[in-house]
Amino acid sequence: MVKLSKRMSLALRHAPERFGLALDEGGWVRVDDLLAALRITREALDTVVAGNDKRRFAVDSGPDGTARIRASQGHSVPVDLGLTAQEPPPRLYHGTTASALGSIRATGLHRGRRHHVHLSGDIDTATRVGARRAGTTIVLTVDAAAMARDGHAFYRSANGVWLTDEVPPRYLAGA
Ligand code: HQG
Repeated sequence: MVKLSKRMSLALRHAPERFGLALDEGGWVRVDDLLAALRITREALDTVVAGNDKRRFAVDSGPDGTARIRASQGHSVPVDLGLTAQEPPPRLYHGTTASALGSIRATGLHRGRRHHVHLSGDIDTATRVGARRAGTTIVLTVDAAAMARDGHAFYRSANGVWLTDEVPPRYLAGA
């Protein structure tokens, strides 16, 4: 299932064209098109969507009534998820590695190839995000209250990840 989840992430976040798919502007594709492109059954897809530890994918019924699916966050291809800005909790967390600290201290958190910087609402989740990478895991605390006061917009994906455009170094602690 992890393997299929990764293929679905590739198709729905990073390289739909590699599967002969085109995402609409909101990032959706028809479920039937994804099943055909990945040569999988609806049961397999439903198992990944339901069983996915992070609820990475959302399925709903499109404007024409057919089932559609998209990744809830993490895209590198241009999509507009239609998220509305919302008030963040006072503190958010970012898990990373010790080797990135020098650069993060100097320039802040950048979104890289993704659309946003990804932040977690709790330390445990941030620790897991940081631990995906080799090396010592570091969890930085983001003063989201101060950022919001200073006009930075925050969004929350359907699966609870906090998103913002960048985090300048002055809002980071623990670095
Ligand atoms: C680092 C996964 C040097 C940043 C996770 C991170 C998350 C810098 C890496 C989601 C930097 C980017 C996102 C700077 C940022 N200098 N390094 N100035 N600014 N970085 O994967 O936050 O499984 O794009 O610390 O669980 O690790 O895909 O972001 O280490 O929710 O659903 O650059 O991806 O979710 O890496 O992870 P990523 P991330 P999924």
